[in-house]
Amino acid sequence: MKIKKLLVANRSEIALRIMRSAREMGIVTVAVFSEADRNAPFVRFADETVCIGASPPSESYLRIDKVIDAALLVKADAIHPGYGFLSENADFADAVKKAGIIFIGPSAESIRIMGDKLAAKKAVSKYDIPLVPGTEKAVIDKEEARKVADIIGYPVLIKASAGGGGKGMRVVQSADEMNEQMERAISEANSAFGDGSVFIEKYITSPKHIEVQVLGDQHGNCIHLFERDCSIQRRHQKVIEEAPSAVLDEDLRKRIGETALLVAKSCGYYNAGTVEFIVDEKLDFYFLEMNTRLQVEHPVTEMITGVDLVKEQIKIAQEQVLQLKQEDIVINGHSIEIRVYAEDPSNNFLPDVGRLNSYKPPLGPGIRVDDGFEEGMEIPINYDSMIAKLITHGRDRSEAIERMKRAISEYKITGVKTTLPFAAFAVSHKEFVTGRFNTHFIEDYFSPSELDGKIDQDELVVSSLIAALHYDKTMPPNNSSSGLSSSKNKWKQRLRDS
Ligand code: MV4
Repeated sequence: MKIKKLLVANRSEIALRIMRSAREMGIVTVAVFSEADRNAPFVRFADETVCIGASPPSESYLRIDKVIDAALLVKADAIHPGYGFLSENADFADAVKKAGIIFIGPSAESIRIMGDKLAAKKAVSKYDIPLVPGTEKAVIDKEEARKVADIIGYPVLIKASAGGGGKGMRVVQSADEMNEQMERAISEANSAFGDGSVFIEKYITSPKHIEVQVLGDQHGNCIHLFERDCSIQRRHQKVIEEAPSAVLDEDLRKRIGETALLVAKSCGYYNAGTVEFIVDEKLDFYFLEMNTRLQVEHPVTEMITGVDLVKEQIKIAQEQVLQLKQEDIVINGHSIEIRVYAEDPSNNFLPDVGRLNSYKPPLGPGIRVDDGFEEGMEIPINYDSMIAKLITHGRDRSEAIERMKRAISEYKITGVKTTLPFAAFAVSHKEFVTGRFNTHFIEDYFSPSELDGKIDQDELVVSSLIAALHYDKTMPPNNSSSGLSSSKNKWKQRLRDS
């Protein structure tokens, strides 16, 4: 069935991203928005719009009833959930289907299995898929927990079955910590997820976080689009992602890709999904979990494969047969993404809300910016503080890195502090450049003092103005024809000289 009208149940950059592909396919787009987003670019972009409630997500973007009512009101024939919000809510997928609307994603059943980490392990156990040594079932008894840990060896991790994405994990270093950590883990899992089931795994201490993009249709065809390396994270929030990974060779890439396809097969997966692995120092890999949605970092895969993942998602939801064959998917060059958050990297990444007094994204060869804001807009406090994703593509990794450095220096954001200076630090770091980094990159190499002496944009503007005033007073008039910008360069020169 051909989709004619698509409602996007999301906001900001990802709502825009999805509507852009839909429009290229001749599909009418509908934005739903909260009061905080009334003037956002994604609302202006849409062909039709529906306000679904107040600013808190619990009163708008998380309301299954309001989203479905909006879709019925405008007679949308499909809903794309984006990422976050309702995207991995199996009840939402069920409710959409029950309302006679197409859900752009996998079956509710696949979402349910992969959302429960123990159910996911059970599902994949019918294939030869490497799992981290650990328990197959929930552990309640502390004595049993200690027995298991003694066998697999410390350190171990206690994970909540209903968790995922790093939520509800606890490292246990030795047997004497076990009782206390088990108690905490179970009670946390109960209050956070309403499900106190926890399991135990050997803790892989310094892994790389590697994930494989898959696409499956509703006719049993499934392909993978290679891997992304998302090892640079802060408190389980990804900061830098790239494709392909700098450390996989052709053989490992083939094996991890084929394993990802088996994971997808184990739950009858269709639409776009991501299979997460950790890779240890010996380059052994283990399946961790599957994310049953389009991910934030999908653009790096699009850049290296040339595949528009959102268009494929829509075609799959229309029950079309996947036209892409595994042999057609080849890696072209290298792509890196940095997430630009309204956070202050000099102050423990504290969210910095405010107004984008100036906002000028970079342009030029090999650059893609997926953003959701424009100059003059306030960053709402109700949501994630991501302003944009900056993505570069190059013929090889080194060109992608150099482009990223150039793009960051061109990006002009004032009014709020951003993570751009941190990103500049990270992509210039020796261990990033060599590819020898793991999930501990930030704690191992970053401290706020790394950014000392890097003047932020606001300060630069103010000091340029001061310099300009000073300069114009002391120089002959015809010499200051280029005004502020030449004064600004002088100021930079002075900084270099001092
Ligand atoms: C692990 C692990 C090491 N050993 N499991 C984090 C997100 C979720 N998908 C599972 N995650 C991990 N599971 C075992 N047995 C390491 C991670 C992990 C991580 C841990 C600490 C700090 C940052 C991390 C980043 C990615 C993955």
